[in-house]
Amino acid sequence: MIIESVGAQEIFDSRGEPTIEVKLNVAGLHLFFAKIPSGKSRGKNEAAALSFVEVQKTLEGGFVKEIEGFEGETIKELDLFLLAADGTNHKERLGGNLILGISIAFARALAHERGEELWEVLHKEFFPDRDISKKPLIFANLINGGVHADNNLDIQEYMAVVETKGAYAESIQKLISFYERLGFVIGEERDVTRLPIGDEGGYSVNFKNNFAPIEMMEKLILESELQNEFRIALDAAASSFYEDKNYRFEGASLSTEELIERYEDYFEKSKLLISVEDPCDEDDFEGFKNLVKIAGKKWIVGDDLTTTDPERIKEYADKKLITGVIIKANQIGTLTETCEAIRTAQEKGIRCIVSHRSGETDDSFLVHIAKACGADGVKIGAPVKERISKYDELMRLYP
Ligand code: 2PG
Ligand code: MG
Repeated sequence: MIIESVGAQEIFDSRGEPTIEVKLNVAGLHLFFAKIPSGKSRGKNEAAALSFVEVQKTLEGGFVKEIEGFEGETIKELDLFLLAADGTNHKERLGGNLILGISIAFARALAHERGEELWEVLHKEFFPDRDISKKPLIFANLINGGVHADNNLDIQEYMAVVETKGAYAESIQKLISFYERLGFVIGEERDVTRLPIGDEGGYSVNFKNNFAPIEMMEKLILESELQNEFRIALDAAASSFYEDKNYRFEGASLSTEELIERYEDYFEKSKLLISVEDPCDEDDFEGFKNLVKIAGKKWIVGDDLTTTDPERIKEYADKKLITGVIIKANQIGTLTETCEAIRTAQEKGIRCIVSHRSGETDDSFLVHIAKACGADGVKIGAPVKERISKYDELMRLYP
């Protein structure tokens, strides 16, 4: 396959922030596209995301000429070319968003040429030996806090974790009903009919403390008799409330040990809470390690900590800082490195959750990555707006 040219256009994500759509012109075929999401709570080691104007400058300043005529039959060949052309540590020259867009659009062109789905191309190239029959758990963020919301919650995400035993259509329907019921209960408690929502479609209201949303979700799951299919997960995104080596939590300043005691308390009080993402700041390695020690079977998941970087995932899994990892392709910037990150996690025996960003588009490539590797979970937000495309794709890819 030969690349004829690359272009980009500015689009707006679900938060109304600008991001890019990349278009790739392949000789003898038509145009292929990829829309790149954007994150608000970013890990400091994430690949650079260039603005649309910077992307245009990069393309017109010579990169279109560089890539023109590139010939290859695998995603890896293209990604190695892009990595060499970029030549920086965090993809500052070409931008992780532009590189990833080219990588995905190229994979789509390969899929088209072969009459396959994107996930099949990824599976054959990166995960030929993986069993992909199991259905990933859905992580749906139903109550938003932290930097994703305008309320008093320090914890960023309160997720329902949905296990699908039959068809996705059925469990997604249950999730939608649960989301509506949760909204009703929150509204009734506050005597309002319209609830503000946060960046990922979850309700964004004040609670008496950071445990109250867990308590409310747990109660509702039990009342609805969904406890065999529904669990609860948190993304604390703790870097966002870490200040001078302490955690600003519910108006107080907590040491790492004190914050960990809170999580321990949550684990004791909530049977359905199964996972906490970024419980500590991305540099608070001791915090992660000590939490893993007391967490038992609960997953301690890295996101800002690991930034989809195979090296970091290997190191932190070896040091027992994490038992699960979030995979976001745009944190690292190529499909090859994303799949390497997943392979590393799978080899280390830790869970993989393929995730959206807070600023989403209607592109659902993440579901294809999840299917290709046999992921443990897909994290896709509340079943509203741009996130619906991911739910639709789940139903389509797992009939
Ligand atoms: C996260 C994500 C997605 P953002 O922290 O896990 O939920 O948020 O895209 O803002 O980093
Ligand atoms: Mg996170």
